[in-house]
Amino acid sequence: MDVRAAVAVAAGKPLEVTTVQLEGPRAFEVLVEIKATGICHTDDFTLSGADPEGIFPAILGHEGAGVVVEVGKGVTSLKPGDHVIPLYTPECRECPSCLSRKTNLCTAIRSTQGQGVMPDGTSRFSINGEKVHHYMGCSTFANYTVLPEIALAKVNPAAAFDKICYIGCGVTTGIGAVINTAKVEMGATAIVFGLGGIGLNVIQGLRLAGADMIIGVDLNNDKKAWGERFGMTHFVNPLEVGEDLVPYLVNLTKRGADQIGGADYTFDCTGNTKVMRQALEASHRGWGKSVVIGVAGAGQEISTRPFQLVTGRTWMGTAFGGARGRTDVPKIVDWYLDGKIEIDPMITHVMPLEDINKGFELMHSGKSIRSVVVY
Ligand code: NAD
Ligand code: AHE
Ligand code: ZN
Repeated sequence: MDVRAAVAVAAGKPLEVTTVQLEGPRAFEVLVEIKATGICHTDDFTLSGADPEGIFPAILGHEGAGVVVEVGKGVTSLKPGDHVIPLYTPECRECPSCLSRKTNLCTAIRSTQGQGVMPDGTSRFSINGEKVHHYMGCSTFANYTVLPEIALAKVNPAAAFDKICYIGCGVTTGIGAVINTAKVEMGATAIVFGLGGIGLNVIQGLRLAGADMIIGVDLNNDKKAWGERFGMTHFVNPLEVGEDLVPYLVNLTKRGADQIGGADYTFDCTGNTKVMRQALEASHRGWGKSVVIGVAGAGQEISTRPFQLVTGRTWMGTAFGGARGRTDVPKIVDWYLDGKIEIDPMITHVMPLEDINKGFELMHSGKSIRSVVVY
């Protein structure tokens, strides 16, 4: 069938909105009509050419929501009409990782997903017979896409697609980093570096967890009001502190009898490896946990003095907020419907597919929190 898609033709080039051919679902696959998709910084990262797994041409997009149109042979958990959110972290419930209960990083289809193809090694997308790759197993920058059954979460049909698409990455990553990965407790102190589409969800996760002091750090002063809107208690612009950022933050987090300082939990939501180091070193001696959420380009590395770890700090990372997609995503959709979490105010821009490149420009300029393409 012919579908409309924004194709990433080469690194660093704008997406080209065009007609693409999509094959129907094979065994254990599902054809989904995508109704809305968010634009995440990771799409931009891959489009920029910094992603070592980036392949072109490809149909990017991994933050979608839509409706099941057709199921392939062997599919048992979904039927046409079901509302679904695509999962770049699938949940097969059978692989050693799923069975371990120690990680959400299902390994059932990770290698083919990274090669831009379906689990059988082929792509469903093409243009005039030439292969176009899938992306993160989702390719939500197309109005129809094919996914493996294990990469779809069935969600409450009462929820609006143009809002819950954000649960497909940003919302779940931010809130999950707090609840599943860091396991933040009531009364904790926290520092969030980077108050974009992910960082603001970390902040709302911290508010949900009952953190006392929530410090937001961003180079853009416009993010102060944004952070406060979701529970941030203090804002720091590194360009304005007039001294080194880490000692400044350590001092800010000194509380009561504890004059050592440093936050109980810190989160990098920038993808900048220097910020990752600052986040680790601004966490509390003896027990601080620092969570890397940001994704950094090929060849980039993190470093610190081993002393930082010897003295009890833990450096950790999270993908998709540690969420098990088919189990947790439907619950997060229900939290949204019940008013436990906010999504609507963070979706600052909505556009048709034809204007998708404007969504990337808005991200670069720092004017948007989330842009959503509605089909
Ligand atoms: P975004 O562009 O919306 O936000 C980034 C924010 O960081 C902006 O507000 C920017 O002003 C701020 N910033 C940039 N440099 C800074 C610095 N040196 N100090 C302080 N603030 C700085 O991006 P996003 O969509 O929120 O994504 C954030 C990162 O998270 C990206 O690297 C993205 O690829 C990654 N990500 C990871 C996962 C995961 O599962 N681990 C999921 C989604 C996104
Ligand atoms: N291809 C990249 C990996 C980037 C990365 O770490 N992606 C996150 C999701 S970001 C969503 O916005 C992730 O899920 N990682 C786990 C995994 O298996 O990829 C690179 O750097 O190679
Ligand atoms: Zn993302």
